Amino acid sequence: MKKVITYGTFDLLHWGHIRILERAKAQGDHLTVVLSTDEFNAIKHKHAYHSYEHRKYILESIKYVDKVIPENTWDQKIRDILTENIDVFVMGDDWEGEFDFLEDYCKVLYLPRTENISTTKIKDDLKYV
Ligand code: C2G
Repeated sequence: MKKVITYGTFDLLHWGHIRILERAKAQGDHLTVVLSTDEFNAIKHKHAYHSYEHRKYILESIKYVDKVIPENTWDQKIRDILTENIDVFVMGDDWEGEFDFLEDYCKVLYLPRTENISTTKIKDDLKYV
């Protein structure tokens, strides 16, 4: 079984998130999403609208997603890849190059971000409704 992993906050889920999950899953047979906890979001200077539990519940309902585990720190990726037996690490290309060090452990793939949508854009657009 070819196992894929990806990381993120996935707040206010939108089609850009779905597209990265769809394309990540297409790289193998099993997709693990490592979901930023509310505490780790604070470290990333992000404030998610939905709690970790609700973001996890939403992700687990998506047909491309097989497993959701917490992301607590920047430096858990190697351990995750080893403990989850990962073959492919996938991120959007806004992260291009940031995780190349993982190539010692698995294939690293950066996929094009989906244009014209983001959680920030949704929040900004709703401000003026
Ligand atoms: N994404 C995308 N297209 C968008 C928006 C997001 O392809 N329009 C992708 C991002 O590139 C990322 C994933 O969706 O691969 C999740 O995005 P975020 O929830 O913003 O995650 P981020 O804050 O980038 O967290 O340790 C890594 C971090 O946890 C990544």
